[in-house]
Amino acid sequence: TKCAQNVNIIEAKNSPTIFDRILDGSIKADIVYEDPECLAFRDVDPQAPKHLLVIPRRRITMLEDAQNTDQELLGHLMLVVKKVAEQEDLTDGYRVVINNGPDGGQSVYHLHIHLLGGRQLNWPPG
Ligand code: DGP
Repeated sequence: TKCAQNVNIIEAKNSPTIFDRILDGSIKADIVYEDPECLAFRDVDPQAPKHLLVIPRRRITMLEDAQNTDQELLGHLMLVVKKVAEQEDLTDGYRVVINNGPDGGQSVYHLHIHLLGGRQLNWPPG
């Protein structure tokens, strides 16, 4: 039910995520880029030949929780996506995705930008 779903989201937002453990180094990730604000690493369950995630070090649970004060950070993340795409030689194009909430298919409640490429991607997505 919607009510149970809302309870699950509150729970998810209040619990640490697997990305905290990648950020603190307690679980390994294939990190391709890092700077003081963010980290980029390969998705463990790639949906394309190249599938990377860009995350802020400071946790924003999901896009809908982003604030006006996050504007600079959000812009920075987008430019890092572009930089990583260049680094990964995605010269024929790529796709950038943010899954937000249950209908968006969000499973990790630490904002992340998906960067997918290396094959022709279909539209609309599933
Ligand atoms: P989303 O469904 O948008 O919340 O995407 C979460 C992504 O995170 C999903 O594509 C799989 C990825 N992921 C989950 N756990 C791990 C992990 O431990 N390591 C890495 N590298 N990726 C993970």
